Amino acid sequence: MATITRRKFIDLTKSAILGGAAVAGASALMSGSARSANSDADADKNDTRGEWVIPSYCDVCFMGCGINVTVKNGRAIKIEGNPAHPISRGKLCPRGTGGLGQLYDPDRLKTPLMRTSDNQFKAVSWQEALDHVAGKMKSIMAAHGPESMALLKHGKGADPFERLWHAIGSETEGHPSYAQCRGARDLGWSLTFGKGPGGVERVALDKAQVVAFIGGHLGENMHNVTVQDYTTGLRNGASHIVVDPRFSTAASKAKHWLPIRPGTDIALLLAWTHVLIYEELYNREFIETYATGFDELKAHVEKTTPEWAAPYTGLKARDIRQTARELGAAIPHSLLFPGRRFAWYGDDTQRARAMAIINALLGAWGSESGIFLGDRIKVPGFPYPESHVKAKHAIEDKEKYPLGTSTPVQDIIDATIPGRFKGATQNAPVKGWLVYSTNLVRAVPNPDLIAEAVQHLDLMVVVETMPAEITGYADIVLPDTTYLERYDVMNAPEWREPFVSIRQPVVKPLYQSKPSWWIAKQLAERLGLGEHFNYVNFSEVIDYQLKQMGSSIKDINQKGGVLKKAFEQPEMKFRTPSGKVELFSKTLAKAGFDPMPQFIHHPQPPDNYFRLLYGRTPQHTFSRTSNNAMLLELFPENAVWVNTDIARIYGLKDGQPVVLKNGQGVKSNPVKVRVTKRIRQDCVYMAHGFGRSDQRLTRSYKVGADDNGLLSEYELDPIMGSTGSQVNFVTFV
Ligand SMILES: Nc1nc2c(c(=O)[nH]1)N[C@H]1C(S)=C(S)[C@@H](COP(=O)(O)OP(=O)(O)OC[C@H]3O[C@@H](n4cnc5c(=O)[nH]c(N)nc54)[C@H](O)[C@@H]3O)O[C@H]1N2
Ligand SMILES: Nc1nc2c(c(=O)[nH]1)N[C@H]1C(S)=C(S)[C@@H](COP(=O)(O)OP(=O)(O)OC[C@H]3O[C@@H](n4cnc5c(=O)[nH]c(N)nc54)[C@H](O)[C@@H]3O)O[C@H]1N2
Ligand code: SF4
Ligand SMILES: [Mo]
Repeated sequence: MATITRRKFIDLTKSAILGGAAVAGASALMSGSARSANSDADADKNDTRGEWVIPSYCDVCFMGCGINVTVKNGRAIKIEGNPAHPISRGKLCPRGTGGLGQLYDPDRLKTPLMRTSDNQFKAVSWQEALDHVAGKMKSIMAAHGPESMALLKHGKGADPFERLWHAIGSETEGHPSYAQCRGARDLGWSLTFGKGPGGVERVALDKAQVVAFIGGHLGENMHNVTVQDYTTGLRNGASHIVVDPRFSTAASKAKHWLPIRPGTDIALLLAWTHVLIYEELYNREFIETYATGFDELKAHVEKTTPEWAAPYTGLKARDIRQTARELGAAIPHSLLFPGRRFAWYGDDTQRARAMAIINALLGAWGSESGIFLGDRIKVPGFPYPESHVKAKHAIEDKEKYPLGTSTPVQDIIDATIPGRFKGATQNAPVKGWLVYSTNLVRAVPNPDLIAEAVQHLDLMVVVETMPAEITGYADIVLPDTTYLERYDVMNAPEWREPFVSIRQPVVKPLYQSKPSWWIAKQLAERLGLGEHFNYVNFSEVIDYQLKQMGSSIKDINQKGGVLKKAFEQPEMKFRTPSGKVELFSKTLAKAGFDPMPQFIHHPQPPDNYFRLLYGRTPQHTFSRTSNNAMLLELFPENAVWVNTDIARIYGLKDGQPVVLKNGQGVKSNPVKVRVTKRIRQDCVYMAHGFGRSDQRLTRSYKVGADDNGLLSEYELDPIMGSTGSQVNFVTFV
């Protein structure tokens, strides 16, 4: 085992780390009978007597809110917001508090499982499971190259597997949070501003006076700090414009609700752009100082008047003009909320561009009451050895999506099925999958194709905490710890208050579960690549990194689990080819795409069919919480929202179960109808993540319906491969 070589201190000056800010948190932690974990070993050994409060950060979704977990006699009993943490400020959303339901879910995976010849799972030892996986990986890599092993992943716990992939020399990686989520948004903003709006969106909803939302259903989308700022803004009298075919929670708080015809947002955005430019309501100073391509943009939107957009969008021209004027009048305190889940209709990068362009016209980028610039603490690297192999990718996506920044998961699926991936130099170059913390069959549209792809794999490993649907396709299932039982990489996003926070075990791993870093390290050792995991316990990595910053695990715990530094205002710099905000994108033009967003007509539902829309419910995260007893108590099942007039025509009563069927004949589980005026007549809506199909999920099996199963079709974004999945129509059976 190689030892850690201590490198020189990295000059993130000690003085810049503000221990003081966290002192209040620390003293609260130490009060009464509570103690905080004060060394890396403490939490691992975990004294089972007495009461502890251990800081960490949440993983029920990907905001990374700071939590304080009370542990009594070895059992976690309470999760609260960490007051010292800038992303939670002492408050959590219901899911964060309900994290204990995930830890103590009796349906959790308890042992490694191996598929038997008669397609059952049998419990096996870690030794047997790891030997099997490593043996298979070796033979697959010898025959087809390391790049034939694909890593499909989500979240911070994936980091050790990324390291393993680096060590074997495979770049074949994908995550549904790209082509099924933020990928298109981030690319559209990068093409415009050189950078995206951030993973924790840098949006000053507390300070902005007028905010427009395109979808973006805050209040149901419960991203903690964003929702806190959103409610502060409302309390301070901010006025909101919500564009949504559904009267969302955000719409109910807004001054204007624009119930747009789904799929026509670009028409509205071009009309708003027209009004802002032709009524001279834009931020002239911002545009003249920072932007390029204004004249082309002005010419582009000359004819896209509110009157032009009205028939497409189903909105009144008067309302379109009025809302644009309100946005313009509030400059420099107005913004267009960037949204997050962007895989809607296949022109998603262009919709993101249209939204970014409006934010440029408002001068919102870099404004303290708009899309503010953040600062971050750079976490020093750990002295991992370099890989001696040159990493390869199984598929040449660079030709397919020259502007893409990751590999769409559907391309990895296609590259697994003989004859399906167009442009691949080899037929079905992907032979093995390791799936970490992503329930692909519930997250990627057309899940039947996943079932098909899996048949062609030589190895399918799933590292999970729950018997999620995807585990049902695996040869080997490895039980991971939950985020409350392990160390993970630290969280240090760009934000108004730059900070670092740690994730650490608050209780010992339950059952036979093992932390992801341990699993990856064990595999590496069996593959002869153990030197890439040059630590015994991952806590050494965290402690080393903290020491480079003049802290340590012990120190950060005494400071309440967070280190902060003083905010330094970043420069207004745009990492675009021109160094300016690009209203006209030469990059897009060069790659053969429209340099400015165009409105495309998307098919509307045929008679008797309704567009299937889906989104969030405040109490759940995707399919990861739908078996969580604490959260099921708050929201037991999803329902399908149906407009009152449509319900009358179809004779549907509120609460009555109904089966949905899509255009390809795929049917849902029975799901209760919610008859409501809060949705347009041409669409129906449901919360994502329900209708589980694995019987081992005892609380959620067949409860409610699965939206993803009905998403047989998707419209691909030609620029980066986003799977626009709001193109499916359903009818009532
Ligand atoms: N139909 C439909 N599809 C969607 C969406 C939608 O709204 N509707 N939303 C899209 C969006 S925005 C996103 S970001 C993606 C997200 O999609 P996914 O990446 O699939 O995210 P989750 O549903 O959170 O799946 C996480 C899986 O990880 C498991 N898990 C939880 N904690 C741990 C852990 O600590 N370790 C391990 N190993 N496993 C763990 C859970 O049990 C769950 O099965 O889905 C996209 N796909
Ligand atoms: N509670 C909770 N919060 C979450 C999550 C969670 O699982 N649970 N997941 C997090 C993640 S990873 C993400 S990506 C975000 C996703 O959350 P958002 O980014 O807010 O998702 P959207 O797709 O913008 O929002 C869905 C809304 O768009 C509306 N909509 C549908 N079609 C159209 C259309 O054509 N035009 C317009 N203007 N609106 C339309 C729907 O009616 C719905 O209200 O949520 C995050 N927050
Ligand atoms: S928003 Fe909620 S679920 Fe997400 S990290 Fe924060 S507390 Fe956890
Ligand atoms: Mo997402």
